[in-house]
Amino acid sequence: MKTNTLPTTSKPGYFQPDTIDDSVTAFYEENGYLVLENALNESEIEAVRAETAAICRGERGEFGGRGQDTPSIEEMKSMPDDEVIKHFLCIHQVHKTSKLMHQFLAHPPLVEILKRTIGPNVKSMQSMLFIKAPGKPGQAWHQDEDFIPTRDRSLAGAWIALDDAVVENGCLWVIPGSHKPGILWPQYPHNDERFDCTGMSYDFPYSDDDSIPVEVKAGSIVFFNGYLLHRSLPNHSSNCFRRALVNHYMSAESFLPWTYQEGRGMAKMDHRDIVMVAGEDPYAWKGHEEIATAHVRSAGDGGCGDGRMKLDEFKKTATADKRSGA
Ligand SMILES: O=C(O)CCC(=O)C(=O)O
Ligand SMILES: [Fe+2]
Repeated sequence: MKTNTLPTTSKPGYFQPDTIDDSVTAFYEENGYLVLENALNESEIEAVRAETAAICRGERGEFGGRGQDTPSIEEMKSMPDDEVIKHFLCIHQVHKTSKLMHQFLAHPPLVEILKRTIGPNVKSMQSMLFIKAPGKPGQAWHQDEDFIPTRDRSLAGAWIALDDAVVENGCLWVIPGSHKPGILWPQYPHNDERFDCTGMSYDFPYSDDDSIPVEVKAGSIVFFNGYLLHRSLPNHSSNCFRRALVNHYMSAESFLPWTYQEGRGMAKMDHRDIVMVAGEDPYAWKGHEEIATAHVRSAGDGGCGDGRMKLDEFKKTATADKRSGA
């Protein structure tokens, strides 16, 4: 497949690795996102793309959620990489199955930005490998802290572009400054086919007109705050993937009450399947737990199941009254 070509930009919020200073932190605090261009070189981008194909082929071990329509590992042996990878929208927790993806959690230019935006002690709990072939859906408006709760609002995503990402192939869109109120807006089980099956945030005081596309060249990293409203639209291109490796981070000082732990009070819940990428872990004495495994995210090709509806229908339901969301 072809890749798009984009010039290096000098837009506000776009920084270069050799010009990082306090303005990076200031922009992030004000806007809730920033872009580090040229963070990965050509050979690093190529290595992560090749690893993507190896993971999909099952060469790094089996992973959960391969759909019925996915070719078998045997069938994939005779297929070119593009044919193989297009069957997967997104694979979660790839660092659990791939040494290279694990190494990229602590990619030095990336960690430099995390230390400036999160603090000196940083841990990671998640990696996601988006492939998003032409025709695949985007993800509706949401805030990542709705899915990964920190106790100090320190969650940040690092969205590493493996292809040039533009509006046509479904780049990230953000609502600048929407992280600032520190409010988690409700979500509902949308039936909008432009998006995958994850919930959609609603009733927030911004409109689509307040959003901007974050178009980036391959090798750039988009950093964004866990309270920032963001989404992506479908890949409408005819022949460009929109691959991105997205890792999530937070301050090591905060507990991570992510997975329910039987017999432990709410205040003590702390998901310990983490990777330290900077500084010290104040809770190292708790040790490490193996919890997450690599698995595929549903693209919703076969529908998203029961209970999906339009927002006005949802608002008439009892669930909406309680605003408990999806
Ligand atoms: O890239 C996308 O389509 C969505 C990414 C996203 O929401 C995330 O990485 O948190
Ligand atoms: Fe997200």
